[in-house]
Amino acid sequence: MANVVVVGAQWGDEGKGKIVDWLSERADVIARFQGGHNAGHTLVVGEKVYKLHALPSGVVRGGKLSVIGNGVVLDPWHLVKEIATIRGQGVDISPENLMIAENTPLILPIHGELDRAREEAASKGTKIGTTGRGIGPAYEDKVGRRSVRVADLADDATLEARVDRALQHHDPLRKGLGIEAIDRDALVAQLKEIASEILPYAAPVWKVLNEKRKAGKRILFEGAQGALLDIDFGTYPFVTSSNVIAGQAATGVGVGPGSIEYVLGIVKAYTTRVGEGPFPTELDDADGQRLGERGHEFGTTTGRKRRCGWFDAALVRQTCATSGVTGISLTKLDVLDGFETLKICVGYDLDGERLDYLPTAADQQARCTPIYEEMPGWSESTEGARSWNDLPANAIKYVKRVEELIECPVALLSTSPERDDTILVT
Ligand code: 2SA
Ligand code: MG
Repeated sequence: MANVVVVGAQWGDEGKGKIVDWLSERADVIARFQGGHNAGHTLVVGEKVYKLHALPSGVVRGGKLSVIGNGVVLDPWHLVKEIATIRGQGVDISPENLMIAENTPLILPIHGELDRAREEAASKGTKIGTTGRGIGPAYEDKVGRRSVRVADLADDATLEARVDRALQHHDPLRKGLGIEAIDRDALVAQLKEIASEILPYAAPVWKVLNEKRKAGKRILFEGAQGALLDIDFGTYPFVTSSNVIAGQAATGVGVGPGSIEYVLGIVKAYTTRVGEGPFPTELDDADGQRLGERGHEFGTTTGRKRRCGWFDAALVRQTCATSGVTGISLTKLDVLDGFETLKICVGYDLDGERLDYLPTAADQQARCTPIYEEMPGWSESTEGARSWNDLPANAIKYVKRVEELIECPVALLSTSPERDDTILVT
């Protein structure tokens, strides 16, 4: 198996966690390259359910190296708690199997506070519907060159200088939003305290990974969120603050673009989104309700109810292009079991003109209405199917049509959250 990047090809929650776990069996290193603990990856392994946010999904497998890359923003207090939780479930986590890039920017309490205060202050139409985890403000500080990074935890003088630099920016912002002033010394003390729990994992990840590459080890790059939440190519400004698309895998850990040999796009058989923003195929009716209930569509991180709608082939064709997807894994097909008729969006009508992609301009997006194609559903259950032959004819037709419309082959079909309920198509 080549080095694979796994990316969500919709708005996240496509079922990446399960597929990454499935693929990690054949990888040596599993690396997160963007996002933070806004992600929520659910893994079902036998009787056990693991809910991961900051940790790479590979940690639950023994004998693998899990990596948090520099493209991630890391909340050290959250990480320490998550490690304790997952350890409590019987998983071994130590610097032997977990590494954090030294150049990873930290999410501080001030970032979460700012994120939530802004969302609260926002009026309808400007609210993003963030996870409130401080992701946006932490990336702002990274680009603004005022982050505290993992390596800074190792030296008190540097740490204090970094904190002061960040606070210079944050103090007036907080004042403007009516958030109480930061206790600078308390923040420094908190950071000094957590440092000893984070530093053992700190490493020059770029160097380790390049050495692994030379030794012929296989890297699995684990994306979080989905391509439609990408800061450049998503439904801006209703996006997350990182590049989510596959190209980020290289810069997010420090390997060359040639290290990416296969891009696996994870695609749910229908569409969901959490948070605000455009969603052309959203259903406000009984069908949408049914998708949400059957698909258990609630956020893993915040518990928020996800918005649901029909499959949008135009959007997935677009994200397969921006991520250079080699093949897709189609997930949650069983949620469509029992629908008499299924609809697939094949393009949009914009002021009487047919478009085969979602335009960038917000006003045009708002005026786009989906053009649907209808397909007959199936009454049989596809849940847990482990071979192509177990699928009803209409389900196979649906999968084939999806493949044609998105112009990308289906490589895997996932038919339940269980690790083994996966059909390898190619
Ligand atoms: P943020 O917090 O700044 O990244 O939010 C910006 C937008 O990105 C969306 N976003 C997500 N969408 C789906 N799933 C995500 N992860 C969790 C999950 C979400 C949860 O897997 O269920 O538990 O609610 C995720 N993370 C960020 C977010 O909804 C905003 O639209
Ligand atoms: Mg998720």
